[in-house]
Amino acid sequence: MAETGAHARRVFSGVQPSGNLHLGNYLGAVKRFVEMQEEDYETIYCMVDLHAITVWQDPAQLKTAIRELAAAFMACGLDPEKSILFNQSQAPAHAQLAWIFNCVARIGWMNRMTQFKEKSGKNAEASSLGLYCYPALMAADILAYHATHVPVGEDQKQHLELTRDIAIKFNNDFSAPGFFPEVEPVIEGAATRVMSLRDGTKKMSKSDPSDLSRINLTDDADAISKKIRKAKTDPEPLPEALSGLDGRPEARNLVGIYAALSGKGAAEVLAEWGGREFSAFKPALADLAVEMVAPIAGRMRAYLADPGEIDRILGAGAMKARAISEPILEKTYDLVGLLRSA
Ligand code: AQP
Repeated sequence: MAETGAHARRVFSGVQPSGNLHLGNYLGAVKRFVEMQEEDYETIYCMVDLHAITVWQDPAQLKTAIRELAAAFMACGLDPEKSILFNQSQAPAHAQLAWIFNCVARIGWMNRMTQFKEKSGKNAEASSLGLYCYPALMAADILAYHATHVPVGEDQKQHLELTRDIAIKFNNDFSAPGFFPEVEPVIEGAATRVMSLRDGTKKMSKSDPSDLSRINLTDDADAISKKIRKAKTDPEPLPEALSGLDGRPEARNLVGIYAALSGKGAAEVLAEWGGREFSAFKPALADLAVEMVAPIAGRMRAYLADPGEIDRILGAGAMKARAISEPILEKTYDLVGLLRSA
């Protein structure tokens, strides 16, 4: 592994630049990215623009969305001096390795992916082929760096299991034991699945048509407070124990968000709030959310005032990313038997 620059504790994760980065992305993924940057890991974080185009993106908007996501990453605390930050399309090994993995993965494996079913809806035949084989590109993103740890929200668990299956099959097919590592999903924190504020059974999502369903990282204090005030709840007071959240998805979600933002456990939140009405809990939650989220938007605006600097940071990050991923791709091509002339 040394010849391909493997790191004992290398983190890779990505976020799609598809607009509206929200509290779910923050609590489920980006907050953990920042923590891991400060721990004993080499950290690589990517704006996965090739994933974003699996559904239609307006080309001019996409460039803006990539810069906005870079600004959001940095506004949340990612530091280009400590982490490699870049957009996926600037490191060609992702797409090249994805092709190899398309040839390793089985159609039956892809057919089991629930995210494709959710995203393609009733009209799967009209979805892009890219959306269907999205998980092979995601496996390539991770394995092109021999990453060992992947912080993600709960919704990505199945894709990470597929990444492991692809690594195992490749290593077996090409007699290369241990070449691609079996990655560890890092699904941690009090809010690995933040739900919509309008429907506690649906995950908070960028593509939800209702803006009231999510707290965007660009929302100001008024918007955040309004969305929490209007969040769907049930008429009962908060329960005293966790078991009392069963069958109450909206209550569970708001308690989970409060716990994640305050750094407390959900049981602790209920010990404090059990028996009290949502009319008292919601303003406290709104204050907490404003305190944590509103400053991010201000910092984002400051980064976005200098788009040239963002492009420079992403270019420099891409150079570092290529330096790691290209030797791994070359070794992969060699294992597969693809001729490389000098
Ligand atoms: N609701 C969520 N709760 C916790 N974590 C979440 N993540 C996404 N939604 C939630 C995590 O955020 C990271 C980046 O996700 P992504 O933007 O690459 O893709 P996604 O999961 O498809 O996010 P969205 O918001 O649902 O986007 P759309 O609507 O465009 O599909 C991932 O680690 C994800 O787990």
